[in-house]
Amino acid sequence: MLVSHVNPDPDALASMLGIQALIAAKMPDKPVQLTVDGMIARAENQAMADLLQIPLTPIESVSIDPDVAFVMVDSQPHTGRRASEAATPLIVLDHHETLGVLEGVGFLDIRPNLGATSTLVTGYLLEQDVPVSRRLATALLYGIESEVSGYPREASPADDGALVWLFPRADKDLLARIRNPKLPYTYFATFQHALANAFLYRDAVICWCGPVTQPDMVSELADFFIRFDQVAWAICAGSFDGLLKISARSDHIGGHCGEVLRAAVDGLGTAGGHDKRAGGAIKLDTMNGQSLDDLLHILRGRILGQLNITEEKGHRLLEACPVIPAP
Ligand SMILES: [Mn+2]
Repeated sequence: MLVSHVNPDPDALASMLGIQALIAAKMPDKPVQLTVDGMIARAENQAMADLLQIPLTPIESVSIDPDVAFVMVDSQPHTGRRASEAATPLIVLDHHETLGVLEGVGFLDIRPNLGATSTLVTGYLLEQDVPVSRRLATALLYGIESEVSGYPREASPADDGALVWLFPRADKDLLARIRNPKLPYTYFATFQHALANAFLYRDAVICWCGPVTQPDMVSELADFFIRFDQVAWAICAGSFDGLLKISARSDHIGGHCGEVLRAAVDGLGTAGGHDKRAGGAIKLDTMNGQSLDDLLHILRGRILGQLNITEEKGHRLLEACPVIPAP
């Protein structure tokens, strides 16, 4: 049984496909099931799952059998990134710095220096001489690319080595379709809501995205705002399915986004991530009678404190209908 984090990203999907190929080559009689926890959220991820025909079983429909080995990729147990922690995985393969509860895990390969778990899995396939199909090469390439495409790149020479090896083996037309999927109406509506509710504090954008229709929207908006040339920080929050999802970005290595977000949600929820990117979540039903406004106020105060920003009030990033200044 292959499992990953909630709302799996391309790195998680590709890592599962890679381990499936490894098991098929080395233990052909073992049945392998790929699972999805939550949903395939981002349009690109949905395109990847559709176009590469990744067979995913919803995790909630899987019963936990002690005779079935769980292999966890791109995540670790008890890091708040899974709907249920009922099964202890036999194997954990990951590249995140956020250490989970690893007691009882039989085999660990956790390499925080890698940009993607897909790089680690590509290494296994090469070492074990496992044939890599065009479909699998396409998945692994996109899994790595989607993790290391930001600037500055959080990629190691091993990630680049894997990309170079995978590129001639991948289907470039499929890749282009995965990178450029059609977007739903809600994507634009959420952007409008977020733009109207974004505030600038010194060099940080803090944005309330409102309720979102898919949970990755919050990180997509953080990726969008961090491109603003006047900011070094972008923090977005939005609600989805009883959770307040929070996403932080900084534009430099050494930004300690993970630490900033962990401090912000301390005692309220969970968070984890890297220097430049981090994500977190707070369960909205455990707010002890606090309103959403109160919660957002607490978070804003803590984040500004973490960033040593003393400004009490931010400026709304945009007027309702801004006048675009002449160049
Ligand atoms: Mn990953």
